[in-house]
Amino acid sequence: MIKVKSIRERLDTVKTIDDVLEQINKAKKILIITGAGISTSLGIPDFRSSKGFYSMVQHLGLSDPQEVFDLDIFHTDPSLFYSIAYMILPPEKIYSPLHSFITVLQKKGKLLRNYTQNIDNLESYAGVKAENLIQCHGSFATATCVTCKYQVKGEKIAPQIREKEIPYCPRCIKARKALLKKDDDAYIPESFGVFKPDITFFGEPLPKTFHDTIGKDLAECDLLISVGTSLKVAPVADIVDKVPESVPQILINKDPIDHCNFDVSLLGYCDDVASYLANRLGDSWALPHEDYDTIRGTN
Ligand code: CNA
Repeated sequence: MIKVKSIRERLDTVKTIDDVLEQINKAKKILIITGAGISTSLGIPDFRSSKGFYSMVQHLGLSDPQEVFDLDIFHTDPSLFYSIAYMILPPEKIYSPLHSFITVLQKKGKLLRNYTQNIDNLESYAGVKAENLIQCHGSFATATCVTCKYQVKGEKIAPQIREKEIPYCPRCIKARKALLKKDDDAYIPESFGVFKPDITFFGEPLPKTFHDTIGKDLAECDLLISVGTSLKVAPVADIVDKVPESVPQILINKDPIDHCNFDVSLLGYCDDVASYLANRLGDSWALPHEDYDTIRGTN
């Protein structure tokens, strides 16, 4: 069941689901912002929902659950991050109907860019091309040694993450031994030679591609769709306010977002909303997803 809420008075032509369908049909350069909510149907928890990751780490007794992604804390004690990282490790070879919806927009030449805050890299797996995707907070696709910067594919350290073990860089293990051989009292920081997934921690800058692309995309886009994000983390959250006034803004989310001024909010599970929209847009919009027929049947 999709609830439709029209908030913005200014664009009084975009108020209903039919208006949304018309805008999608008309649009040539859609800017789509995505967040953790597009992967929850695959069993990856989001952060801020009641059963989300932040409530799952309450047992750690942190003053702020965001501390698990704090860069300084990681450098001081990487075991905190690796005690919980398994919870957000992406499953392999799986993507949701909403991911498929983005690839259909791409196939139809309507996708200007997908700015994702997700770190699960599932947009890439679903087929969103690298040039159409900005992974604003990095991803688990690669990991880098904090000491020597040696980079490996994320899958290389995934088994250790699943076992809640700290993955160490093979090159630095040798360096550590050499240091200790020289001086067995040598001070070696906790994070020496530790691999860190290439996800953006609090205290780290966003990838350069974000800053290189966003200004031009804001000027060019003709429709904004925000999906599965609480829009609480800047600077991605600020994109919505920076879109030109004339560009319609659509929200697809489980919960309403009151601090932004969307023209239409399609409130519900994003896979259901995407399947409904695809169904209404016509056969050529069929979502290439194994669950599509099941979901389509329920709408
Ligand atoms: P958030 O703050 O947890 O918000 C998620 C939003 O999605 C909420 O408003 C929910 O109402 C909504 N939502 C949840 N499930 C659904 C659903 N099935 N359909 C529609 N809406 C749904 O997460 P944000 O993405 O806003 O916060 C940004 C953080 C989350 C980024 O730094 C990410 O790295 C981080 N994150 C990513 C993943 C992932 O990669 N899958 C998982 C958890 C957290």
